[in-house]
Amino acid sequence: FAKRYVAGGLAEDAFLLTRELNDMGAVTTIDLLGEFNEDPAKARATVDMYKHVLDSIKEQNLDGNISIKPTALGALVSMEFCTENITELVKYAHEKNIFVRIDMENNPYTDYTIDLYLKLDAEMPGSCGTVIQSCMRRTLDDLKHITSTSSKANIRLCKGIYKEPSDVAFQGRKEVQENFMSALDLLFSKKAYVGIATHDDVLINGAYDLLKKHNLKKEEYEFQMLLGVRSELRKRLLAEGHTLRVYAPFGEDWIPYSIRRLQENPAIVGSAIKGFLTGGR
Ligand code: FMN
Repeated sequence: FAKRYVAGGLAEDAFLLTRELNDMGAVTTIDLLGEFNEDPAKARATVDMYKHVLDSIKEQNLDGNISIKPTALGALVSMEFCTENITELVKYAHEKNIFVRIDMENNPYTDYTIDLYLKLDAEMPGSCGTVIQSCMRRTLDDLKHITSTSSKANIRLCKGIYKEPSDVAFQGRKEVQENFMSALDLLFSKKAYVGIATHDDVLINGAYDLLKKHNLKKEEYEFQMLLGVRSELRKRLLAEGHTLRVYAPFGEDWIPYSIRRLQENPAIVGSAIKGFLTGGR
């Protein structure tokens, strides 16, 4: 039942989904599920699988890129090992002219992820971007640092999904929303390319206002949504002519990811349980 949130078990499922979404005018970012992995062999297998994804995007002429996570690529083994793996992947993708998004995980990895992104961005401009979470108290400082270091920052802005302590992150919905809007305003004023990653109407309407205020063209930002969440909103954004990227995860590790999606969105738990009881029919 929770498979509504994932493309399927195989990379090929993510390619088929990307083709389908491309035909509807949307683009994707493909993610291999699996995080907080302590096994170096599994991290290397993840590098190989992502290379297969990059080869296929190119061969099949798909409009999609990839999203990767440090803890899937060896951050729990050692930071050096993780850096080697991520650098190898970003180089490989850059040669194929495919963009890499380095997802943001929980706060032990925030500094590491931002530093690595800025280093790779300096070496290979335009090759990659990272994610900034508006729940974090440090967010505006991070964005000032990033936009003054990178000549063309590429940031996915989202609320942040990890449970963080209150000295590190805002706990209230309103504060997280307000910080999101301040962060987006700052990013636009610094001419960064932003992936506006939210399904929250308050934030989407706020983003519309800022798009007008900064007089942005369609090529200068995109909206991003998770697979299986608010597909009617996805259609509306597409109909209005915005670029819309769908996060398309695949892999056998789909259960924890799907449980997180369900916990986030109690409104659909009822129908998901119904789907479970009825075998999805
Ligand atoms: N949360 C993170 O903490 N790190 C990420 O890298 C991340 N990537 C996301 C990518 C997309 C396309 C979207 C839509 C969300 C992502 N999230 C990520 C989850 C958001 O932080 C948030 O938990 C979720 O979107 C629910 O918030 P909403 O009401 O704004 O949609």
